[in-house]
Amino acid sequence: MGSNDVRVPLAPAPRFLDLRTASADPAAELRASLAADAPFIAPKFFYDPLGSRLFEAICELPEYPLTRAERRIFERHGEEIATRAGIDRPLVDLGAGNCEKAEQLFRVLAPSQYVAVDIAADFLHECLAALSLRHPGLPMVGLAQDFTFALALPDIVQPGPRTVFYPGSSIGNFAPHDALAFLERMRAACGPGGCVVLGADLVRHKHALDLAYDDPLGVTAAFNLNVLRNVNRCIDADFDVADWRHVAFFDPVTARIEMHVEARCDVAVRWNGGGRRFRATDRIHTENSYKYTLPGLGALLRRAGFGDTWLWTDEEDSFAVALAAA
Ligand code: AVJ
Repeated sequence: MGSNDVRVPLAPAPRFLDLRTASADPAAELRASLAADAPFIAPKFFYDPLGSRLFEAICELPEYPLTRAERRIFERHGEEIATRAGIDRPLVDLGAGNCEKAEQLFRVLAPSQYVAVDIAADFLHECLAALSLRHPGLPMVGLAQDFTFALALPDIVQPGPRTVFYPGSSIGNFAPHDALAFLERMRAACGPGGCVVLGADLVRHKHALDLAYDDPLGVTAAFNLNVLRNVNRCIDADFDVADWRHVAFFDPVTARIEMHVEARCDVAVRWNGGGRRFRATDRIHTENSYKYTLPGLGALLRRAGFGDTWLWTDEEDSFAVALAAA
């Protein structure tokens, strides 16, 4: 400690609200989806602490260009995005994860409040604490919430107009009809004069898309199979990861990536309150990741009731950022 140490103003600690108990019961949801005729696990169950970190690793893979493409769009068009969105507004970040994407826009958007919403409570808590040290002047709120069923913003969130941010092509996890319903809820959360800023991955060649979700290092395989460990914890199940393999492919007919875990052999799995047998090659569907076209994205936003819409893409036209007025 010398005489030149600088006094950093103390950042007000981010407020943190856990709203998870108010929504549906994840254990009951898992038991039902695993017992269904076509068993599935909702993608939100990927994001335990290891899953959140494996997703960060996916974003570093050369085969997975989404995150970098979106970052380039924000770099090139950030000023224009801020002009259209308006500055000095609450920024509501849905599925905030490590909060990196929103942080990139703080400089241009100059938000009046940052509201980070995510299902991964512990990971969000950690990231938000670090973020608030880097941005001591910006009031922050963390909301641990499963917003796939309802998007209820508590009173602590400053009133509209708000900028609702849904980056990273997370919208791709919704089937088209559900995406529409979700966008309508996002529009309501904006308030009059607010807007959404939405990232969407675009349809590309099947080969490139297959590789983005089945990378040779096996990072995506680890991310996918790790869901079974989270299920084990949530419902006291006894899935053995070694009995399952990662399956991922682009289906051009539905314009979506499908991810599954596939049984390598006949297995019997038990969990708290149930269990089931799986035959070798039986699959559990773990994720859909829909890809959009520019006209398709525009039409979806119009149908959800949005007004003026602007679209930006990267140089390769692999990714789009849309800004739509509520
Ligand atoms: C976080 C839903 C946007 O669909 O690309 C990445 C998740 N799954 N690799 C995506 C994911 C496999 C990702 N989203």
